[in-house]
Amino acid sequence: MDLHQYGWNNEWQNKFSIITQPGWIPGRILSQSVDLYQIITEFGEMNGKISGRWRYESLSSTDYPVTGDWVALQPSSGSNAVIHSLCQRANSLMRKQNTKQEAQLLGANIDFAFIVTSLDHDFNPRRLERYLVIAWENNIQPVILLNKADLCGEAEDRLREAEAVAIGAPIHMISAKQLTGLESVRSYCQTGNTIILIGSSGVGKSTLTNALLGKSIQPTQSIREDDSHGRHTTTRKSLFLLPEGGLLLDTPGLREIQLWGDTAGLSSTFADIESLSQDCRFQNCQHESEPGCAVKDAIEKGKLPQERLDSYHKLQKELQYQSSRENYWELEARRKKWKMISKMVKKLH
Ligand SMILES: Nc1nc2c(ncn2[C@@H]2O[C@H](COP(=O)(O)OP(=O)(O)OP(=O)(O)O)[C@@H](O)[C@H]2O)c(=O)[nH]1
Ligand SMILES: [Mg+2]
Ligand SMILES: [Zn+2]
Repeated sequence: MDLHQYGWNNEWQNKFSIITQPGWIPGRILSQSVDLYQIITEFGEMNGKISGRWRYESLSSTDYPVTGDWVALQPSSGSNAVIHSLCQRANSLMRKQNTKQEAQLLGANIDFAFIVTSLDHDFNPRRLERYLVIAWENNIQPVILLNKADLCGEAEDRLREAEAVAIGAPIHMISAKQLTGLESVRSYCQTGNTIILIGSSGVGKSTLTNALLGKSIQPTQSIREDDSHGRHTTTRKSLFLLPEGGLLLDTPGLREIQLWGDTAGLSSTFADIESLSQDCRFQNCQHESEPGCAVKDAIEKGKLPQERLDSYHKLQKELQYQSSRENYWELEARRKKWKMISKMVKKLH
């Protein structure tokens, strides 16, 4: 198996050579079921578990490998292996877990994020902004795919609404079912490129995966379930090699996407507001009730929709709240871990 097809290059070779030990080989995580990882290696696919030492030493769930990661593993019997170490990530797509105060990784080492929405009830410019912040935040180029074009009479209107919020992100209108608009999507699928599909459940991520693969590998929602909300057909993150090169990471739909990180991704997503704010009288203008606010002025003149500023404020508050909690929970996790370790040490004596 030639790992270059899976994105292996000199950069990964260097990162691997820093962490490797005799008998270890590189591999890329294709998917994960509970604690068992499917990994592609030069000897084909293997099943790996992370070493006991790694488990013992890790502090947070984001230390563990995720689909798309490059790891160092040691083959044991048959196609089984022990995963010893992680090659330093180029990036990862992170969001906040719904229930826990912890980040969740949707994938690692990503070149493009396809933000998939469908041109039916899912379409929502505010949600698009949220996904855009997450992509920019993690240094991943977003591409917006408006799927189910075949179902929508006002597709052109939706396109314009999407264009108004998606500064710097290309937008393509497609039908994964009728296979239209796929040429533009294929142009991102070059050898070595890793593309993650994100979006709500039922927007057609797996249908698109199958369309690009040219065969039905991923199960998709049946027609009967089509308008049932909250049913997740895809349950794990899986990486697929496309026939024309490139890798596609299909993910389970997200019911709700919460932000994780600092406010850097906001600047790219709301580049229009950032640029207007250069002319605000006060450098730290919050565009709320300050005098001489160029953003408010643009709204009054009808150059900027009020909802866009509301959305900016909402996401900004969410991120600020998040980062204040983040420090607290990090310390808390460390404290728990050390408590556990000291208990174990006491037992040994
Ligand atoms: N009309 C139409 N239906 C589509 C299109 N793409 C997908 N569908 C249908 O939408 C439903 C959901 O598609 P999936 O591919 O399973 O959606 P998903 O995003 O993978 O959903 P999760 O795995 O739950 O996140 C299926 O019934 C598809 O046949 C399209 O372009 N047009
Ligand atoms: Mg799916
Ligand atoms: Zn202002």
